[in-house]
Amino acid sequence: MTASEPILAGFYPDPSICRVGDTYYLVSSSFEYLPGIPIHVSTDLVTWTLVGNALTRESQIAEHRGYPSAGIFAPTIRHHNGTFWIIGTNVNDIPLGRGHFLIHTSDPAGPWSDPVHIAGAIGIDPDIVWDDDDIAHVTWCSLNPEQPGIQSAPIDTTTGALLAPPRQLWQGSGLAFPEGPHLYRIADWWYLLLAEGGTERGHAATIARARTLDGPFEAAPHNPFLTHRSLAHPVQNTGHADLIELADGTWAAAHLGVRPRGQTPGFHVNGRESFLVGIDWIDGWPVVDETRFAVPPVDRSFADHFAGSDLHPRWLGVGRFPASFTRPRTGGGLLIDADAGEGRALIAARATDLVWTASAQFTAEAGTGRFLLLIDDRNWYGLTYDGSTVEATLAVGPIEHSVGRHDIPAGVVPTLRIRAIPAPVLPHGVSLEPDLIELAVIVEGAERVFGAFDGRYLSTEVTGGFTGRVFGVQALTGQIELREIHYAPTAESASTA
Ligand code: 6LW
Repeated sequence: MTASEPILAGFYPDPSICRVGDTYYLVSSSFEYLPGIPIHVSTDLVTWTLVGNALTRESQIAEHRGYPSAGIFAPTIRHHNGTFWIIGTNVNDIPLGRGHFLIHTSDPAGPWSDPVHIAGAIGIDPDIVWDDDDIAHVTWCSLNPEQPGIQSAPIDTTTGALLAPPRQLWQGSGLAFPEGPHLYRIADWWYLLLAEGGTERGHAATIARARTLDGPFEAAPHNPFLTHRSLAHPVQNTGHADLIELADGTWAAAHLGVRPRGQTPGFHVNGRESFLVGIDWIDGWPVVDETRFAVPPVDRSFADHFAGSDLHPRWLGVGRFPASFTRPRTGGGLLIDADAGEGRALIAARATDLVWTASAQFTAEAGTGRFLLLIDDRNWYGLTYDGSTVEATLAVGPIEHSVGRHDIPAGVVPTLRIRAIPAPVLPHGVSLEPDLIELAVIVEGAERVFGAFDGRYLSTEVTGGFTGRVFGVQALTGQIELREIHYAPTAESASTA
């Protein structure tokens, strides 16, 4: 058996993991969505709880706009001398010469500090590690043409200043795009783990080691030590890994992977997810054991009535914090204001299951709202309600097309429903689509289904990008009052064509 279940389902890529005692902490990339960098906590490595986000305030995001798949890339989390550190990149900072950001806290649930920027380190995927003299070293994938490749430099963590010129470390095993470095001090070695091959089907993790940071780095004889490239495995694109020593002295690695479905080339829809493998050290090298951890089924359903004053950390805005355009209503519900500031007034959560049902109820007496499933700003399927009519729309790239309308009687609040349902299986055993997306409205118990539409147009293989599907409610004009959003996985049963 190999692990086909993610430990974090939905768009949680580039996992980085650390441990304090018997508690584990995991961070993920969040791109254009804010709050940024979700923080998950676990005591068994296979079941995780979202406890907050690291980037929760304007002062932490010097420059952040909602460009698809820009924003926050590949953070690293580490615990050192009683303090948690996250180092990451906001790619919108790169043209401004700001470099990576470093934040810290004593409580991973937050709040996290304001950032220190490392202007001498321009690139992506930074890592931080402390040497035997307690000096912090930052290692990153450089985008500076004068300092190409995987670079590393000691830094002052209070100012972000480099303490020595960057030096090139190992540049990988020769596959495309050596990136995602993690540097570890283990026994008397420095190990450098890289992501290689690009984050698509050729993705892999490789490793090398050296006695000192000056090298020479010796590549592992069995590189790539983690990959599913060219294998008929339901989990593909595996790579971008981080090693972790468990409380009992054994080892594991978190890594990203995707679950493509449908006909060739296969379409993954929920983004790059986080997976876990066991690690054995053999002759001083990490060797993957895919069978070590059984990931139990997790119920990821929720019903949110927006009753408290704080939004659950699952809710995201696109390039802006939800608090800047939402207000809790006394007695429950959330006012979403399309006129509050610049940008989209959308709150959204990650789709996490392969087959699921989500529904929303909002009133639209002073505006127009939309319940939608999207993968980016140009690709979405949604239900728009203006107080009297619900219209179902598909947006695929430059084409936006209405697929039906339904009048809503006065005084009734419709339930808008989106389902990801299994694609039909053709007689030769193949499904063309990864799934179908069904759009429906329910009025006083009567259901009007507008249709079930090919899910591939909301997949990464079609739209490109680093994220996955999210669903949520947007105020398009004026103000709407969101009463509730429900989400639940549905029992998976494939239909036949
Ligand atoms: C990340 C890079 C990668 O910076 O994808 O899979 C990029 N690896 O290391 C964005 O997540």
